Amino acid sequence: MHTINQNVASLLRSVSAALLIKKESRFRIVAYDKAADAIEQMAQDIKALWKEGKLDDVPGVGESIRAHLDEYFKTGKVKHFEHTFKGIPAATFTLMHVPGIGPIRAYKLATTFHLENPKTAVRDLKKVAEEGKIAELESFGSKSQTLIMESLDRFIASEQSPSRMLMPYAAELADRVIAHLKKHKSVGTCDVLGSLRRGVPTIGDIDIACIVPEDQIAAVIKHFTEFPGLLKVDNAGGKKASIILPPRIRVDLRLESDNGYGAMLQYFTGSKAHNIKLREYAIGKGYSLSEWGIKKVEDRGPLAKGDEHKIMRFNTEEAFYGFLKMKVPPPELREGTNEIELALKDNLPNLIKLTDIKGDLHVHSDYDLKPSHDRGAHTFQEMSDRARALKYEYIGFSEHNPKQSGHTASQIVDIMKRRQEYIHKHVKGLPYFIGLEVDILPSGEIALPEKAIDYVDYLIVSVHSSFTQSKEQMTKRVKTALLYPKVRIFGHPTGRLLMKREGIDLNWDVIFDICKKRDIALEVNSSADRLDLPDTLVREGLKNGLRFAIDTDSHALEHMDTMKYGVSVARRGWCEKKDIVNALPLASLKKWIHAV
Ligand code: DGT
Ligand code: CA
Ligand code: CA
Ligand code: ZN
Repeated sequence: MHTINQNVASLLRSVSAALLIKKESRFRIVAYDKAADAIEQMAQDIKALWKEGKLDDVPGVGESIRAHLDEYFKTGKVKHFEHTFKGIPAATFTLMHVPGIGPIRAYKLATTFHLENPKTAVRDLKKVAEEGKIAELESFGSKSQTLIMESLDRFIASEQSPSRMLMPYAAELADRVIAHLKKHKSVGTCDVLGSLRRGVPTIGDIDIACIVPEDQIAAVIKHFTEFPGLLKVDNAGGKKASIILPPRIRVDLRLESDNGYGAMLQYFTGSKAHNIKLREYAIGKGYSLSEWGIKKVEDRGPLAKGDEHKIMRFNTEEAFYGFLKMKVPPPELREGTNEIELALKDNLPNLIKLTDIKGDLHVHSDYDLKPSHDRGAHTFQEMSDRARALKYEYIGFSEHNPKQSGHTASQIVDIMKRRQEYIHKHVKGLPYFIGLEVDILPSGEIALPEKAIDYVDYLIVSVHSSFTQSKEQMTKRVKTALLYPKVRIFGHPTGRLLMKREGIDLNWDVIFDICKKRDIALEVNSSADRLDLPDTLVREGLKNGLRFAIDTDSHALEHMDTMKYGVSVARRGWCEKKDIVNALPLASLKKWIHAV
């Protein structure tokens, strides 16, 4: 996404809003919205296209808007737009972005309460709301005032905490930056640090470190600031630099020669909580820690010139932690719980690895069983072949259940029977299991006639609707579903969508209890925006003796490569190989599948 595209799109949306407020023709309003969408979603830079005289190529942008854009890029403003905005307080265009307000109400609020300053409009309106004045307005009322206040609070909070990105997205971007860095001949080892190295599901900024000889550091920093497409260089100097990539992603780079790399890696991997606890422990032993290394406490205080020799430097993290007489805690565990204690006792868990995974039990093929949700894009055989290429021992097919509306129970049974026959007849090469992902209906019943269960090896049950039931209702609902025959996996258990939808509220003790009794695996879903079960609940489940299935929930072949993200969630939840059902060899997995 390009910032310039974002700015132009936002300008066009303001025009559309102004037209709406002025009750202009519906047709024109829609034209501006459409153009804004098109420009926002374009891969190319709109201004660059204009420079090349190619604005005509942009679909969704009609002739008159094109002429306005031409004027905009030439002069920085558009006469027609300024005319359109006349009489509408600028604060309107800020307030309309608060969810639940919209252009018409924003205009009414801005004019009634004389809100002028677009920069302070949100806070100004909050004050008005707190004084109870919105409730008094015609067509608002007190309920509406409460909702607006909540929206304003959330809006203010989201502005204060700069937006985060999904971990897999950050990981791919970091790979690209590292590939660029490695084009420089003096760049040696590179590592990601910070939250990305720890596998946190959402990432604030990307941190990268490289080993570079002392006399090449300036040259490598310059090379870094030439990363194609960056928006700006934030600061560059000494041994570090930051760049901002579109849409607004910060990448911090730190360079260090061999000597000292280990200490730096340790410090900037974090987390802050881990580092604080580690420092406390070290102080007790008479040492102080820093990004440069370790020194004796009597030497504490700012280093005087010539004192540098007092710092002990470490090339590797093994040497750094080793000096403190402990094992290296895997980055995913460095959250300041009890990892330091266990590292000291050489009692850290041997965490699950991607190479331990022997199969994927949640993939959606393109087989048409008239499903309730999306079909996949590839055939059973294609997915099976991909699983083989990934060195798996087995695969589990799990399309969504056939839609209930429009089908009788016996039709559904028939569809399921034909699918089973089809798979047995056509899929070759790798052992498979026939599964199905079944909706848990609001009542707790599953969206599949009992007779149809005969035609599967196992069921994944998932909540896909009615997310707002009370905790009590939801717990009862899931509990009911987990008691059906052949249920082996509870799919994406919280239903959360990262940065979009909170997870459902469940009484986990009850759910863990049933899963334990029936040896049902909780899913760790690898989809970038799910990473569900969340790592903290994985660890809770583990303490309750549960096992997990790390699944990709693939709807296309390329999704099958995302297993690593689920593995990193399981690692953050302290899982070992024995805790993961799809790390079992075929014979043991078969036993588990057919256990109920
Ligand atoms: P993020 O970027 O919000 O997803 O989270 P992190 O953990 O990557 O945080 P970031 O980028 O601010 O800093 C990277 C690491 O550097 C952090 O995990 C710990 C270390 N660090 C940074 N600033 C401080 C600090 O002021 N004190 C301590 N103890 N450690 C810090
Ligand atoms: Ca970071
Ligand atoms: Ca950072
Ligand atoms: Zn699902």
